[in-house]
Amino acid sequence: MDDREYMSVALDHAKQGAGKVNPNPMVGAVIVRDGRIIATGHHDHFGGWHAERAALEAAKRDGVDVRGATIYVTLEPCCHQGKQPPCSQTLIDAGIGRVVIGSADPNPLVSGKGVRQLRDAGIEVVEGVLRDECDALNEIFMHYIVSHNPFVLLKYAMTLDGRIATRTGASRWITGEQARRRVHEDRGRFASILVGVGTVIADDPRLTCRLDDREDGGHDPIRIVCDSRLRTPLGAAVVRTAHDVPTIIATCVPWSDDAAKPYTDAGCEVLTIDADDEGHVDIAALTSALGARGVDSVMIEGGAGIAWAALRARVVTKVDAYVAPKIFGGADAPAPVGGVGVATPDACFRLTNTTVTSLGDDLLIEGGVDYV
Ligand code: AOF
Ligand code: ZN
Repeated sequence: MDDREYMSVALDHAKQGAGKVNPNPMVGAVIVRDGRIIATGHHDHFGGWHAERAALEAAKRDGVDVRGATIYVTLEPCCHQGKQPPCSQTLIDAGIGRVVIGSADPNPLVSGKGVRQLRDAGIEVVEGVLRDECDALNEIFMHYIVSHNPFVLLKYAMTLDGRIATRTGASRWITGEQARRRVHEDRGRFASILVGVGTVIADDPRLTCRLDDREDGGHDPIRIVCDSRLRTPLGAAVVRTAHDVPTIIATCVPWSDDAAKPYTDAGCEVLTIDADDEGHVDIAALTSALGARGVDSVMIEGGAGIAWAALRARVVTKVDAYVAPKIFGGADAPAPVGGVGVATPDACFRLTNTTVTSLGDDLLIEGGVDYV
């Protein structure tokens, strides 16, 4: 196996931290000697051992000697004292001979200094192996660690004629199984999921992560309902399950205890946020409040009003548009993005670095948003 193949194994290990490490990165490590993998590790949960330490501990447990061995790490080893001690020093002390790195760490506390420390200690360092894959895995961390604002994904599924429901409001299902599985994988790695109260009233979604092949179904994101006037039905699935899955109702009015109590009794948090100029929850204020409390990512899953408000507030980092080869028709059947819309084509929101992926019969178009 070559460096890229070992790094790919390290990436697989890193993915085991999905949803459990936020706002930290997912990181995997593989220790190799004489062409054999002698230990592996990953960052398993927030505050836990870093991947390098986890791999070294596995080697120690198995009584294997790591002196002079090569370690493959998907992210540059840290060199600062955080919740965990600096990995660069740990690797030096363990006598590791060579360090192969995927992504550079944009954390200002690390940012190249981890590599320098290793080189200063006489260790051979190779950078950028499978960099694109490693960067993509940690798109959330990379964004949040420098901006302190959450990575916001606007996700929607529409028909070929741009409808997210039929004229009667029915929307189950637009896309097929593969596309829906990907959405659940995203729910598993995002810290939070945001919908408007209209979506709760119309669809009564659970907004949990349900992956068949995971014993626990996957990690559930914090559910957030934008509900300026506290219209969320007390019988809604998100309210009824709020003792099990954290649920925030974001509203604009400082409600009296009496009005908020049924929700807080059910386990929801009622969070008051400033209103925007249309009297709705100000999405930029909401996302920055979430960022301030360590929520590194938000997945917006509906509806059309929230999608427009988030674009208009320029908080959307990336768009995932699923397109099913179906046509609903209907002049009044809803489209994914509502609001007033732009007046001229050149005032559009434009996606950059777009990719198109086939998922069964459906297409997924992904891209960052270029706010110029
Ligand atoms: C991780 N896991 O495997 C690696 C990380 O507060 P701490 O000590 O957990 O440090 C978090 C920082 O450490 C994080 O922002 C990143 O820059 C660096 N590397 N973090 O959580 C890991 N290797
Ligand atoms: Zn570390």
